[in-house]
Amino acid sequence: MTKENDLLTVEGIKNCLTTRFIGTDIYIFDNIDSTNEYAMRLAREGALDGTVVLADSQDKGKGRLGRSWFSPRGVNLYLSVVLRPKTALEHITLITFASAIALVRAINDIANIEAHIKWPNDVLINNKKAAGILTEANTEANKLNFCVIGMGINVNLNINDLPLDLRDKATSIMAETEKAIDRTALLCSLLKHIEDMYNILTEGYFNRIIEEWKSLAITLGRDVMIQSGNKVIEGIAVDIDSNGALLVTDRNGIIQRVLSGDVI
Ligand code: BT5
Repeated sequence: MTKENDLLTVEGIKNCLTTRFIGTDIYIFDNIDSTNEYAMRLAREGALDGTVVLADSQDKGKGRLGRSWFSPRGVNLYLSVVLRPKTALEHITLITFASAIALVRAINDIANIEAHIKWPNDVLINNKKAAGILTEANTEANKLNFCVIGMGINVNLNINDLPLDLRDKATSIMAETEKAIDRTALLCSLLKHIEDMYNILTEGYFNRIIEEWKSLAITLGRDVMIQSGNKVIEGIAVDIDSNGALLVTDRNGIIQRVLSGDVI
């Protein structure tokens, strides 16, 4: 595949999309600050459930906690999906879990390679980060109005083009499979899996999400050190609870419940 025939176009995507509502509205930018920022704005203005925002490159791709997402042009996928699930706010972490599962399934379908999930939001191939997920929510009086699932996926990125500080911990699908991947096909598969997972979530089958997530996660059963706010928790990651919090047995044998943080 050449760069010229791997262009992202609304027409190309619609031709391969098999979803019912995700991707009914698709916005594609050659370059944008952040697809999440744009999707949050669209959602505030009433964008439909399932609206997709894509960009070929980002100037201010965001990670969590003010971190940045390296977003070079023409080789990767940077997308954000507006979702309006009628589900309780406490299930927000499950939305990220459902999206991570969708991404692992799509990578498996299209690139025929196994990917795994590192709590809470990294997708790894051969133990290196190939994708990250940033879920942002708009809430009101403890109610979820809408959320935006942002995904940055290193698809055909050459690892020599990564910034030096990421070279030993990041990878791309192409780097691991040694094959260029059709971004449109990967995107269509991903959106279909997101829709399937979203239906499972809104129908209330939380346990199915938790069980599949656990089968794909590399974090459970391991010694971990987790930075959560100002706290560092050390111990063994033993399980996740029904809302997606990580349960860590610390050095004193006490189970700590961690809702957000980074495994360091
Ligand atoms: C994430 O944050 O992993 C979520 C990244 C979400 C990016 C997407 S792109 C489309 C949408 N629009 C946005 O503006 N954002 C979303 P976090 O767990 O905080 O990880 C960020 C860290 O990952 C950085 O501090 C780097 O260490 C590393 N990193 C940055 N760019 C990377 C890349 N392209 N590949 C692998 N690792 C990267």
